[in-house]
Amino acid sequence: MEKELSFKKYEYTPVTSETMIERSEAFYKMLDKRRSVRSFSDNPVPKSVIENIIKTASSAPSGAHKQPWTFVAVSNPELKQKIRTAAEKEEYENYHGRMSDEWLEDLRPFDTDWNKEFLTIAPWLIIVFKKSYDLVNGVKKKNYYVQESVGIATGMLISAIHQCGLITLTHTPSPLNFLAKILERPENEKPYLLLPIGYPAEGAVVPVLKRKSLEEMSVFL
Ligand code: IYR
Repeated sequence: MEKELSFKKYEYTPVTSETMIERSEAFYKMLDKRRSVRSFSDNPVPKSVIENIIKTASSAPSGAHKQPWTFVAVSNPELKQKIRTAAEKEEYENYHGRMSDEWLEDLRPFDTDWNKEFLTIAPWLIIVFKKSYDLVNGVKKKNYYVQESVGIATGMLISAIHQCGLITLTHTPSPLNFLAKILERPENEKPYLLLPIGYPAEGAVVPVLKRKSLEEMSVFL
């Protein structure tokens, strides 16, 4: 069945070079303030904020515009506890034998361990699921560039979280299939990343680290 093509005029607002320079600088400075923070407060965050940041993420480009993602937003304390218990069980194994010495050494400056308190303290958890195919009336419909698409959407989600004044942390419990089970997701959805969202705890600290300079991480030809 052939789909009808439909186009409309792209709504473009022209911007002067000066404005562009100002805006790009302001946006860089704003996003450069983002840090992965591990200590959360339990202050509540309005659901409408979570809805808006998810809508922002879902505006990301995706292969054939399939939007191959589901964002599961959890505020229910029992569910958060279930997720924490399962994540800590896996992380305990990771930190006690499953991770290589090199990996543990690389993580040392961040002072992480198997304890994942933030999973029950943060008011919201968003679990990003990727869909390698869609199920339309029980029929499998392929999705494309799923890894890339979901990665881009997650980046936009993280930016939206920071822009509105909240904090997050990219948490990757491993293996993370327990999330599909606890959250009762259909077979075509695989967990991708877990993001606790909220406010920083009073006096939260972050490791002192330096970002690569433009020269170190780019090439202009
Ligand atoms: N998933 C583990 C370990 C971990 C791995 C990396 I790479 C990090 O940058 C941070 C943590 C955990 O969440 O503790």
